Amino acid sequence: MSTIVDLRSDTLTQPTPAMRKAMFEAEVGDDVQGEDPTVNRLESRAAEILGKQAAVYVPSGTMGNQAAIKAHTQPGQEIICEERAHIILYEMGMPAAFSGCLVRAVPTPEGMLRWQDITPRLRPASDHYRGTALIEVENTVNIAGGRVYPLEQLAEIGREAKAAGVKVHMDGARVFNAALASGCAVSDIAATVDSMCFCLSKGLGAPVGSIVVGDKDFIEEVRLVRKALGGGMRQAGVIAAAGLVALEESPKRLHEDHENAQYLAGEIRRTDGLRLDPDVVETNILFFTTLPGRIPGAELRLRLKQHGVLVSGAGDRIRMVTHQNVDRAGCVRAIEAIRAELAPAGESQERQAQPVGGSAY
Ligand code: TLP
Repeated sequence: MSTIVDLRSDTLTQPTPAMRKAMFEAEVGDDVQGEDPTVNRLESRAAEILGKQAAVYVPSGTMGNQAAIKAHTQPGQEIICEERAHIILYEMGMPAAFSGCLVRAVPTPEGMLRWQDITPRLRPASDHYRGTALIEVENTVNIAGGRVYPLEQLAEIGREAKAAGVKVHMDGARVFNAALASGCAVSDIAATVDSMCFCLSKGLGAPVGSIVVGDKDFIEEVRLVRKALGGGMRQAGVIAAAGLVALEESPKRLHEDHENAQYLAGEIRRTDGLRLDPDVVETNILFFTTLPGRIPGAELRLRLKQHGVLVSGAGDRIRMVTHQNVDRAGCVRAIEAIRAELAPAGESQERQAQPVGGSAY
């Protein structure tokens, strides 16, 4: 086990021995011609598990979300999402730059839209505007602390959106974590939306790749957008093989990550000078800040690095994400390092503050 405890993100997971073996042995072909048997198998298993007609393998969550947005919309149309959505904060402004859409970003207390947040912003096309084409929901909600949409809240959005003739796309980067926390199948969550992009390369531990699911015609359109973006990956079976192992095996162990996140949350709540924010931890992501007068969060991030504990964050907010390459002993080490740096008076807090770089997750 590495001496570094890397809690920056579950995007940092290393492929398991089973994934490496599958990659080594993968049968491959030209996926742009639809001839890679391993990619084909991954796509059909993903569609089956998610309960949708079809699936397409894409290089990243960002490409999956943005290709889906492009396929659902026309330039000038509007997209409604929560204001902390990954699609607007961390995807290079692509809803505007690539799809030419106007985003109506809605603030909510918990990072999750309710139908009543959406209705006042819905606009049918008129002589003055192109109207709402898409509602986007993120599940789990990364920047809100890995929060999970209640299934009924999603079902209401899905029902009402359908009646209004508006599509719903889910950024389900961590939908397997959401399903575990909700005690339902991923297909129950997928049933509430028209399309979803989920990631193999986060908590599921694959080295590369995400999947977009939806109905057949929509997925054919996403496939064309993927090609236009340079995402036709030829003998992609080499990486899809790891994705298949991730899809079949990794959901069984996600409870360990949630238990580790609960452990970290419990210890942070008990540590003088820290505040868990939000206080609710449902999956594998948690955020905390230091209280006024204590070591600033940005500096704490730098100091933890000297203990071999890596965390992410922005400004005073620190993020920790549990995953398959950090075990309970690693989480205990992280807490010990945090407490050592928060120790009152003297040693560590009087150390020279180091310059703090830009914010990054
Ligand atoms: N999130 C990364 C950073 O970009 C913030 C992380 O470390 O959490 N949707 C959600 C909800 C995500 O959290 C991410 C990645 C993506 C989409 C994008 O996935 P990739 O990195 O595969 O493009």
